[in-house]
Amino acid sequence: MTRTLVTSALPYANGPLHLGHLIGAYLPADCYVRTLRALGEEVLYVCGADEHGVAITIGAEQEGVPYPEYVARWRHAIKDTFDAFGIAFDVWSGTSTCPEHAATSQEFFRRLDMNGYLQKRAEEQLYCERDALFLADRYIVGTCHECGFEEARGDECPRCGKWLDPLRMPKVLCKVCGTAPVRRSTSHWYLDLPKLRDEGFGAWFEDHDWKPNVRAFIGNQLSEIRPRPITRDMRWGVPVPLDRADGETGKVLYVWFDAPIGYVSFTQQWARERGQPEDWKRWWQRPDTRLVHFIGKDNIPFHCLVFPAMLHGLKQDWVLPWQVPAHEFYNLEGRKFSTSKNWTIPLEPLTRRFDPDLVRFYLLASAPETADSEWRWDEFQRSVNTSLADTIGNLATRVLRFAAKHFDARVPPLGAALERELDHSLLEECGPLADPARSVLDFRFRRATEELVANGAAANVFIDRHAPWALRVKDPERAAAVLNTACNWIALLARWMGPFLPRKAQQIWSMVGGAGSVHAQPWPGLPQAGSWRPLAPGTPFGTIEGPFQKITDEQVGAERSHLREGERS
Ligand code: B3M
Ligand code: ZN
Repeated sequence: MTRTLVTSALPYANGPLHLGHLIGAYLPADCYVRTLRALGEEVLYVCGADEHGVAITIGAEQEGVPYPEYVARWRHAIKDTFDAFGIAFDVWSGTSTCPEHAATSQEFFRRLDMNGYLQKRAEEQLYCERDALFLADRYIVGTCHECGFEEARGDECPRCGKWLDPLRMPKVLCKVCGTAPVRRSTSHWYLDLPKLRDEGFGAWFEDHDWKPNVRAFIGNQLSEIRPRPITRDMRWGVPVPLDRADGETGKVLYVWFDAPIGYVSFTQQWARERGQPEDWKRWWQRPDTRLVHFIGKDNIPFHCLVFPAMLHGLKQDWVLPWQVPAHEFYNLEGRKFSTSKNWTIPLEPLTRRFDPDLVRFYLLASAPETADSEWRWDEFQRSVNTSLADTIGNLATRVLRFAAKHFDARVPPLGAALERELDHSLLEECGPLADPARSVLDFRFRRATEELVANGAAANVFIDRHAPWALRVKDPERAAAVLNTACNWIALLARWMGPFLPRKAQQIWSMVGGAGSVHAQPWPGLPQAGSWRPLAPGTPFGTIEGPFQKITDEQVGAERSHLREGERS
């Protein structure tokens, strides 16, 4: 019995999420998890905040807030955003708050060291005498030694994406005080990635079935890979385990070493909190677990090279990634999201103007699966008004209101003599039908949303063709059978909607008389004639109301001018 372990990149606990984050690594994962669950699969969805590293310490220091308080604030704020958009993890934790995280990260370090995959090097490092601080990563700002970008960071260049060696950067300054640092000797541990590559990881990587954009991004990084420093002179982070520290103090694990281990430690926390502390091993150390990492493309090297190489280096048959559906970048009206330049859509106010389910649907319908894509307000309007309101919304309200008025607000009866004919009509003649799950399992979320809408459109063709309002007097039995078919199809649509629009799905499921949670219903698949109707005749309807509020041109205009005003301010 296979099980699927799904992770999403751990967001840094240092700022708000924007729409690009949601569609980058979280919403596709949630849609995938909900679909697998509806298919009856065993799934675990693990995530939490990334709370170490200079991305955190610089932010906390600029605000004058203690690190634990700073990360706790953002961990809760980010979780509130996920809750607002129905993104439901099985465990949401944080790398500085998870009780298991430090020990598990130190155990990774210890085993990799014992297995001969760490090198310790005495080296020179940039040091700011004014701040009495060894400078690492974002504490360094300077010129990229690969592309010349002036605003590069000490660990990687935001423009060319290359990993950088601060000692090779032509010009460097301390990010905190702006002075030029000096060189001071220190010592650090390096993960021996070339050795891991040559001792089996390389063969695994080359044989693995990666998405084209992942393999293209990795390119020849594996053949050129070098040992990577995995410790830092910092006060905030997981301390290097004392039994391996050779008496060194003040060293912590590099944030990108401990962050992906959060996937493991959060699973350990989840298992312990359920009273089965050993159950995490079923997810991480059994060959029949499929591990899927949802990430943005900038995280490809760490999720396809560094972290699996670490797992491989433990020599304990850990599960390695099965799929890494890395999304490209998602922009806003033709430009990159930028919180600092106010070119963004703050998510909490957005949920007060538009139903989050509508935002979910449009993000999935415009997902940057194989190329960068973008949020366009006019496209959001079209997605809501045409794909949802005019198709699924219109079908649900006109069928249910008519049946409520003329058939006692219940699912009308279905004469056996008509079942085969009407099945054939809807399932064969009214338009292309598809099972959206197949596209979701291929990580083709855009196509899955199109298939969901097409399944609704086919039912509108069916209703227009059989026109129950024209039959009601002269052939009430036939009118009832047509409406019974349409009501049951609406019930299937509610189930197909579950992974995309979880709350609207529940609303439509309840409207048509479905009992309990729509998310507990079996997945419809692609219905076969004769055995697909879930609702018995006579099932009473719930409260009927239009599920989708159309978006007006004025709203689109207001959003666009709001965006431009924000940019000018
Ligand atoms: N915290 C966020 C990023 O670089 C970083 C991901 C960690 S995943 C283990 O997008
Ligand atoms: Zn300084």
